[in-house]
Amino acid sequence: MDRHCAIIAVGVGQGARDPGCAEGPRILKESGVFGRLAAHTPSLVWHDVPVTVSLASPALAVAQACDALAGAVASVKAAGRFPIVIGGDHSIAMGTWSGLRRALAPPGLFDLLWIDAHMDCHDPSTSPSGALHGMPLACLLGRCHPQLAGVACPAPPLRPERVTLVGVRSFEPEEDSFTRRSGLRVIHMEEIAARGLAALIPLPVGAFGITLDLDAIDPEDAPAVGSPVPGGIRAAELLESLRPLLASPLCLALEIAEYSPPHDVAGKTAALVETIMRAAVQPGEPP
Ligand SMILES: [Mn+2]
Repeated sequence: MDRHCAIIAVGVGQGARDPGCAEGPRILKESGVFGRLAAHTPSLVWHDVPVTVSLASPALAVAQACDALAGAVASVKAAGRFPIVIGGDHSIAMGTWSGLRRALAPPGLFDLLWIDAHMDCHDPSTSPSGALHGMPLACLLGRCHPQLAGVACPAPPLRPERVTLVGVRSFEPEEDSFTRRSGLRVIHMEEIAARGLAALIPLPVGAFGITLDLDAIDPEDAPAVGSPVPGGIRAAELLESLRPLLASPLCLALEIAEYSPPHDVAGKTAALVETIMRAAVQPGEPP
């Protein structure tokens, strides 16, 4: 089965301390990934979202890119295509999932699988680094950075009971209490190690989206990230769980964030990203 997909590339790097993610889409494009995927799926299109850099206000630059990204996701979805968003640091999630929400008929509800080593549930008052890529989930849930509010946030916000964080192993106490208070489901790495990923994320029964922060994956398998944390999900185990999810007609969109090419080792992260994209573009095909 082939899907009508649109790759939406958004090279935002100002949401992170490590700016390498800004290069992600360009390096992927230059590697020929689009041609290889389109050779089997000629309907595939590639759309670049404009990203500006602002030294005066990184938050404004991120907000503008997220706003443009939300528009791109909404129009791709309205045209009947499956959005595959390629980042960019994970601050782009504010744009992607706001845009999907906009594209759906009210109430626009969907489950969101947030695969990440981190919780991304900071706000400016709790974040040690101030980096926006540590805040997108809090923002989507309605606790938004003041400079982003109204630009990149969905209204109404996403519902915490519809979000599942997967692969978590690095977080601050404020994020832990926020997720506990909000009722967000958090699947920590210890649980995955004990029970296996497949047992923990059953196929959803309603519409859902997937956002993959590549730092959820073990740095052995995906070294090209700005914020690596040892002891992550092995790539093979993740792919085994992702393939049926991506093949489901209930899956509405895929986002892949935090690919930072300067940190790659022998192109292994780029190859993994391509494999995951292929699983979305050509679901059900043998790997
Ligand atoms: Mn993240």
